Amino acid sequence: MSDPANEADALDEETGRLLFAKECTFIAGSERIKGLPPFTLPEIAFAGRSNVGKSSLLNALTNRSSLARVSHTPGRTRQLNFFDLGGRLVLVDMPGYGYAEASKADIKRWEKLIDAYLSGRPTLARVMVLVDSRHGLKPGDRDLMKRLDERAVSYQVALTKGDEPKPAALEATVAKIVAELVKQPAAHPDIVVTSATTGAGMPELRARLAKLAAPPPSR
Ligand SMILES: Nc1nc2c(ncn2[C@@H]2O[C@H](COP(=O)(O)OP(=O)(O)O)[C@@H](O)[C@H]2O)c(=O)[nH]1
Ligand SMILES: [Mg+2]
Repeated sequence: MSDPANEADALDEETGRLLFAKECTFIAGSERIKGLPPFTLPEIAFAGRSNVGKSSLLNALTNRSSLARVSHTPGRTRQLNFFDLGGRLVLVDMPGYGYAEASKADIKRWEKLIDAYLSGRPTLARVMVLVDSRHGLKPGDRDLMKRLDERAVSYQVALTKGDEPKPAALEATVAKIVAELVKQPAAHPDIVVTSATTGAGMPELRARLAKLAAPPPSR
């Protein structure tokens, strides 16, 4: 027998698949809040510690390597990089944090850019906070979440590298994070487990993000 809930999920996943199969093009990159593109479409920003797997997740999500490659070009790794997805959604690659070599000046620059972006972006629909499923929440993640809570910017945790931990360890990490998130006012109560390696969680994440996209232009 068909299950109506599963059918709805399948429909959402198809909507997400179609959206993320659309053209994804680089719009702008900026290290300073003045250089940001004008507000147009709903925006989803991706943040996380450096090496969390952000580039791999963005590539897997959009089925292409161009997006993260742009963000990797020298000079762009400390910028906010904006991409247009099918004229319906803007994806924002936020600079990574928490890398060992970061100087005090690097951290200050990151904080200033992120705070300015988070405070002045009415089109920002959600920040996806990427967390390595092998490590759980780190101080840098909590610091970002605090900034998001203070500014009432909706955010959701997605675990990366979900193929790495043993199932029991993964379950424990998920439970621990969920318990911490219920206390955070701007956090989504549930989290998404993903793997760029196996593709796990990608259809679900696409479906969720597609719900935040602008409606298709009417013909
Ligand atoms: N096992 C596993 N490794 C991953 C996954 N995603 C990324 N990695 C690895 O983690 C490292 C950092 O990935 P990258 O996408 O460059 O991280 P970024 O610094 O956050 O952009 C690389 O060695 C990737 O191969 C994943 O889903 N599973
Ligand atoms: Mg990267």
